[in-house]
Amino acid sequence: MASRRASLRGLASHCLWLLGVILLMDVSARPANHSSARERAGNREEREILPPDHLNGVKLEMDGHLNKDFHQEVFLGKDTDGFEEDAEPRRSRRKLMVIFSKVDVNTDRRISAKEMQHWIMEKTAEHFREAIEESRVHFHAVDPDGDGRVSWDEYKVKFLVSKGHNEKEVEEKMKNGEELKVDEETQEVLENLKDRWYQADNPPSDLLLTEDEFLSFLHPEHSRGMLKFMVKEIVRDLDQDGDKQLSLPEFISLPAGTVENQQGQDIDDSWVRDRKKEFEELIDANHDGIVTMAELEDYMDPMNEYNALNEAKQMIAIADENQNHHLEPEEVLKYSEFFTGSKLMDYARNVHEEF
Ligand SMILES: [Ca+2]
Ligand SMILES: [Ca+2]
Ligand SMILES: [Ca+2]
Ligand SMILES: [Ca+2]
Repeated sequence: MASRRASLRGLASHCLWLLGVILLMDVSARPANHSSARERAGNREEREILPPDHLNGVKLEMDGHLNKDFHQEVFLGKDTDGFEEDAEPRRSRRKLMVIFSKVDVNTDRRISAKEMQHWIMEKTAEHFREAIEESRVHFHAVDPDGDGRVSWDEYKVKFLVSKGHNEKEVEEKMKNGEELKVDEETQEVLENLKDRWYQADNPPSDLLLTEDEFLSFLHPEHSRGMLKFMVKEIVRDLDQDGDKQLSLPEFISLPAGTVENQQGQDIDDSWVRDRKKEFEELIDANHDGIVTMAELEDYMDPMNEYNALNEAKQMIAIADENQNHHLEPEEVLKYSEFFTGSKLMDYARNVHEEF
């Protein structure tokens, strides 16, 4: 790759257009994963049938942590290539400016809150289409006889096999109603999964999931009922006084563990600061100091237009140096790390050259 890049660079001065075409081909030849998403993915076989811990374009992780990559996910959509750590800055800048002109629908060379809102909605829909596609593939993997229904027991077998159990043995024992020996952690995961399976199973509940139900099992963020379920679980984990609502102290109380040094302390401080800001500015919509389940549900709903507009305004405010409530190309380039996850040094010199 390095030598190919080097020779491409040589070509560039002679034929920019050709470079563009070749780079575009290069982009589409790479896998669509963002590196941090790849790191999260873990064991492949397990990943195929387990609901993901991380949902693209959703504000909170399943464990209640803030989704650190949210802004990048709703700005880039599926198309994260070109912003990896080792990407050529020149190519990344170019790509960022291509995105800029797509967001800027009325071509006045600045991005308004409305334009950003529409873009966020579009990119969120893109993540959803990808989730549907993945879910279809995984559904076929757990429904080998292809009757369009998967029972909890069938799923359980596949899950235990992914944990290293022998398929024949597990099936045999389940058929005979014998006890299965699984470790405590696996047992806990199984129970959570079964709760979720029940939730995803629309009436009449027969514990058989259709492809649509399986999609909401894997991706609760796009189903009203499952979204409620997900919010309940998060509140259950964070609520300390049992009133089924979250106060600010509950929302910012740190996970158990001791801080060993100053660096750890700094990380904790910024964790608390980010969560406090999110709680006060976005989640607690009526600003009464309490986050209800309904508020959290609105906040987590990726298709909520009002939220998308708030997000759009927040994203603009972060980079709006000249305070005109719009984003100019220079501002987007300067704050590229916020929008794309990759720092693009030397932005100013290249704005005019590349845009
Ligand atoms: Ca515009
Ligand atoms: Ca509470
Ligand atoms: Ca409130
Ligand atoms: Ca501006």
